[in-house]
Amino acid sequence: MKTFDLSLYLVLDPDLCRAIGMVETARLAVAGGATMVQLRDKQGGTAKMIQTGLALKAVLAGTGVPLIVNDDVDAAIAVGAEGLHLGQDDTDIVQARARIGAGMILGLSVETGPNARPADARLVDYAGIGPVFPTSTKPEHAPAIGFDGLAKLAAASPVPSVAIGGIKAEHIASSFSAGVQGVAVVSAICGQDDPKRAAAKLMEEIRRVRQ
Ligand code: TZP
Ligand code: MG
Repeated sequence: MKTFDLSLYLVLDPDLCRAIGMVETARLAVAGGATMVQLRDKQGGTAKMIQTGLALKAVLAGTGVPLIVNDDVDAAIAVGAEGLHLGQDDTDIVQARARIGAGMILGLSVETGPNARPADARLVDYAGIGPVFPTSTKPEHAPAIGFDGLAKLAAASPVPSVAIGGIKAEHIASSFSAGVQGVAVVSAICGQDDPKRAAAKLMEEIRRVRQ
């Protein structure tokens, strides 16, 4: 059974995690309550992804928090990650699913735009919807969709979804009202002095709005 909890989805970024590194950031964030961890490194290459991915696997062992590898199918398989996340311009979803097998979690970034591929529920397990706000974390991101766009795409999604893009604690209530099952953040955890406390604060707000 693929079980995962999208509530607080940490996406790691090597630049924003520079101070203490991605592995230590993930360890602290999970101690604070993060429920998913994605390794996203656009510069590293597959060998580096595998190296960091294995270290992340070790840190997450026994926590129940799945490790998701962004974009790199080979690295996801080599690391034995619980999941793979693909953007709109990455490997074809059908091919990716065929390579990773039925048991691995597969996530897809869903944006607006003429070429946007929807998340086919036969292949994809969850959707990352955004960017809700413009963000400097992802240069050249698709146009920001706001909470109205988020609500439209979440309602249209046949799979559970997370909001991504500029999400801070004060956006959690509106995100959940828009119909997502969780929030995905980079700078709200990676860029913080105390990632454990940052994650705990975000989780506290998630629990509050769910009551
Ligand atoms: N995909 C859409 S926006 C984004 C990604 C990876 C970056 C989100 O980063 P932040 O710092 O939470 O705005
Ligand atoms: Mg990608």
